[in-house]
Amino acid sequence: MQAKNWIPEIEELALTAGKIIQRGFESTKTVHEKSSAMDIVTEFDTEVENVLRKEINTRYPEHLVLGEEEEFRTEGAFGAFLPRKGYVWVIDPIDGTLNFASGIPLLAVSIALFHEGELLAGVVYNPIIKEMFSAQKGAGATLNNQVIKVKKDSGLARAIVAVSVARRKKDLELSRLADKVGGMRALGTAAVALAYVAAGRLDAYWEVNLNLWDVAAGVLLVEEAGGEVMIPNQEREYPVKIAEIIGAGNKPKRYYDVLKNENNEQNKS
Ligand code: LIP
Repeated sequence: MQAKNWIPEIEELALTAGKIIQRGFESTKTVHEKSSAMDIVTEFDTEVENVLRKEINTRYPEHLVLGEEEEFRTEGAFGAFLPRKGYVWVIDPIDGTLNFASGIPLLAVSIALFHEGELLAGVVYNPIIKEMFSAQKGAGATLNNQVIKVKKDSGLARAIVAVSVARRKKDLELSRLADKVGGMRALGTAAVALAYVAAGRLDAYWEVNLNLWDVAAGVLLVEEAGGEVMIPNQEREYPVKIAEIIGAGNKPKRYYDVLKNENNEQNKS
């Protein structure tokens, strides 16, 4: 029996979310702080998550849903790891909320579906610039229905790497990377950064202190577009907290070694 193609359904959910995000992008928003002044939520994040949860719960009452805002509200009630049984949806209603609240059109709704602990399908959709990145395990990745592939490797010295430059990030590692790669960009959204690696716009992406909903769909996009993702120290289960992640078109370990100052001789190209 052929495996179900989940993409049309997830894209439809993303389009529904996209309409709310677009309306919110053009309106005045109420911003609430979560863990810090730069970790925020708006009424539109909550509305998108509620609508997606309702849709998924109605269609698949037996599936679990892990979403950013509900996790915050329930103080991490989902637990530390994704269960390896059944279907689990992992949702970031607006990845790049700070961009969204500032009127910067770099943001996305990110929807991933896991089955028995493995990524099965994922969609990252930016409704402002209308880019829909989609992937299903074993079926490749697309941008607006066109097949995408990671960039051909032209060496570290020419690589463009997305990073985060928020205060809580690791400055020493950032400067080691800056010393070796061609250029760095801070997009403010993990989901879009991984989608851009998948589409060959970026060579790599590195960030620390994230959550699974920020990166889940993006991980599958990179893998299905021919790239690789490293979540250092990850065991068999996907953790809800992602301490560090490196996605690259080619050999993410090279970037990891530069960050940690390992195998320095090999990292010269
Ligand atoms: C954001 C990430 C971003 C990171 C922020 C935040 P949110 O997600 O995608 O890359 O630097 O700290 O976690 O909160 O906008 O969904």
